[in-house]
Amino acid sequence: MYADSTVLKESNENSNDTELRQRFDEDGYLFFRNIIDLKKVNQTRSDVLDVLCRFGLIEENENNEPIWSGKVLADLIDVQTAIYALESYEQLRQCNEIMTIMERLWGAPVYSWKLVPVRTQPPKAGTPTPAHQDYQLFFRGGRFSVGWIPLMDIDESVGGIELIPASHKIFSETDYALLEGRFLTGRAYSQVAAEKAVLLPQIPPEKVGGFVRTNYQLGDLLVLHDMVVHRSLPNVSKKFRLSMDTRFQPQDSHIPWYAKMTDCEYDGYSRRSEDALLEAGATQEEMQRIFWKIFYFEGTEITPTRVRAELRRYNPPLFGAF
Ligand SMILES: O=C(O)CCC(=O)C(=O)O
Repeated sequence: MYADSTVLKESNENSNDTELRQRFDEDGYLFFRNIIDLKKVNQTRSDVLDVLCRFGLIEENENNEPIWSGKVLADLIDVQTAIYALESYEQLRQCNEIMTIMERLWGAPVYSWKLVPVRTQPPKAGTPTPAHQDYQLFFRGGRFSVGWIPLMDIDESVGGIELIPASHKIFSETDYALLEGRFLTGRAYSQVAAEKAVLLPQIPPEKVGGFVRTNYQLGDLLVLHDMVVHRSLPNVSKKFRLSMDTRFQPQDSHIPWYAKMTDCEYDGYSRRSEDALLEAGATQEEMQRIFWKIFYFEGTEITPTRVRAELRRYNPPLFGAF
């Protein structure tokens, strides 16, 4: 039925919940063309454009396209703060079109995570997201599904997401390489990413193949299994790439603490944590162990005092005089 195996299959015609779930179980994704009310996506798109324009990142133009002005900001925190304060974004991430699909999939009322990256990816700058599975990032939380939403038409030149169908059944921890910088966090993480193109726990490129994608349009929704392997293409156009990754899980499952904060709040948390880890003099490896431990299991503030206490636990003082 689907002649081209490099293109995402559309799921709009799966009217029955059983069929929908079967397809999701088989392929690890569902793709819906033009399912979100265009007024809602257009409102968010236009509000995000206003923010980028206000910060001088895009040029004002008649067609309201996100053409990059060439300006580079060292820190995007203020831009992100303005975006996460948008009412249209807040409404879109939990709009009824998406919630209905997710509830059909899970067969239960769902919780929409506040932790939603709204991606504003400038042309040519930055490494595209390497191949990964989302459960790796949030592996202490419950199982969840992702709703990837284009906030503009995204063709191959703008980049966008691509995935390996059915990879959620095949890939596991053993497929990841222990690369230098694998566990880096916060600013150290971005620095290594910029220098060595390491952003996330990585599946080596030779292990992955058979990616599929499509030309995404406003109103589309791509639903991902949290274990499906995906990545993004480089943005080689003149435009910013605008998209968002929403996440959902059944309301009666364990909702991890970090699902309840915005991406910006998470950024602030990881910056403060990194400062504390550096101040306490932890090595890169100790930083990673302590960060993951506190972040995933406890989720409370990481202070220099806490880091020192953890370090003493890892490196107990020796007995006697030496
Ligand atoms: O949009 C992207 O660059 C990648 C999206 C992604 O990795 C995700 O949704 O988890």
